[in-house]
Amino acid sequence: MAREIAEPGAGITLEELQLATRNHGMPLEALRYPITPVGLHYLLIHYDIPVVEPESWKLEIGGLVERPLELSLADIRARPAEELVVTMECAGNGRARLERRPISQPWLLEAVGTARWRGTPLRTLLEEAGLADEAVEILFTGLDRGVEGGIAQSFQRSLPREEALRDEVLLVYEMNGEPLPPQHGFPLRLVVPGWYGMTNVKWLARIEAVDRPFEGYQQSTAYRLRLEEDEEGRPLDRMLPRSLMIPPGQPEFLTRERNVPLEPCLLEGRAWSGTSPVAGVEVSADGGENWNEAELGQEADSAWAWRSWSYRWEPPAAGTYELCSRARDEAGNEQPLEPDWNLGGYVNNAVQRVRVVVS
Ligand SMILES: Nc1nc2c(c(=O)[nH]1)N[C@H]1C(S)=C(S)[C@@H](COP(=O)(O)O)O[C@H]1N2
Ligand SMILES: [Mo]
Repeated sequence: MAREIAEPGAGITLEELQLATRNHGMPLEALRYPITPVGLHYLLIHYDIPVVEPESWKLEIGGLVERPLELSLADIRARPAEELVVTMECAGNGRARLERRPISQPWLLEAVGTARWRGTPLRTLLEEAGLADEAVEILFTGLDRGVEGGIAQSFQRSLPREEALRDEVLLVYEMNGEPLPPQHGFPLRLVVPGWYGMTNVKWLARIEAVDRPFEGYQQSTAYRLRLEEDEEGRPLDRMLPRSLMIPPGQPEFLTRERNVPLEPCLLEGRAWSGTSPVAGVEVSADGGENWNEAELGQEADSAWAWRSWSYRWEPPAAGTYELCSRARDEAGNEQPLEPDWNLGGYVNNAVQRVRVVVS
């Protein structure tokens, strides 16, 4: 089933609005919090939120392992626990800003959040099960089912063996000190720091070691960078750098244009990258012509969490400005001024633009 692409200038459809009301973003003023309050963290749910009875729920670990496991939630909670602050972003963040918009969840910029996740390392459980040498990937299956691209399916994603065995990959049962809420994957989800959101499979039911790359829908059709339907494309993995600013001043209700008084204005925001630490953030007050270096805040809460930044902007006169911020990481990736188009509308990390009226 081919993907639908909106004609240039075509408005958001009711179907896109239906997705957008189910899957909310993080209001950008919530960039104030280093750890996003649970209800403000973005949400992306392909099908329905499954209802899970914690007493009868079990996690199966099977496939190419010597000792298949079946674990209750209490079994998993009794394993060694670790806590990690992780910034998570949907690979489709920025999609709605593409000209020839792929029809899907119409994110603007707010498909991000940072949580303190608590769980047990996946590696320990795979070692306990006796992961076989022939296993090249680990496949994760959620309890949620639906139809997508004309195919009935469970939500499933795989990870290459070496990624799955990274120390910081967790099977998570708590978010910000509370049991995972239903919408974020109760009772158990995967968290793979640094990777785009789709990797973090929610409502886990089964983990399976497999001897060949998984080719299910969410791996080989969705979440690949391609220009044509019949292209193989490149799979998405780690988050590209992005910086977002807390919109300054006060918004106009409908346009959300910002109103700021004519006086020095402290611009603040957060920046992240999934490949390497944030190396710097720059700010422009003229739509990206001229840039000034922002100041990075104290060290992030973990190597996988966003970093705060600030910049003291002195508007020279009353008038209208376009504020921009852009991040670069230590691997040398930098946010572009304009996005590259792709069929799925993924990884649009073009710089944020905020219209401000100074008066
Ligand atoms: N089982 C399951 N896991 C899933 C999804 C899903 O629909 N079903 N959505 C994925 C996508 S696309 C994203 S961006 C993240 C969103 O996680 P959050 O809703 O906790 O922010 O979960 C991922 N894990
Ligand atoms: Mo996503």
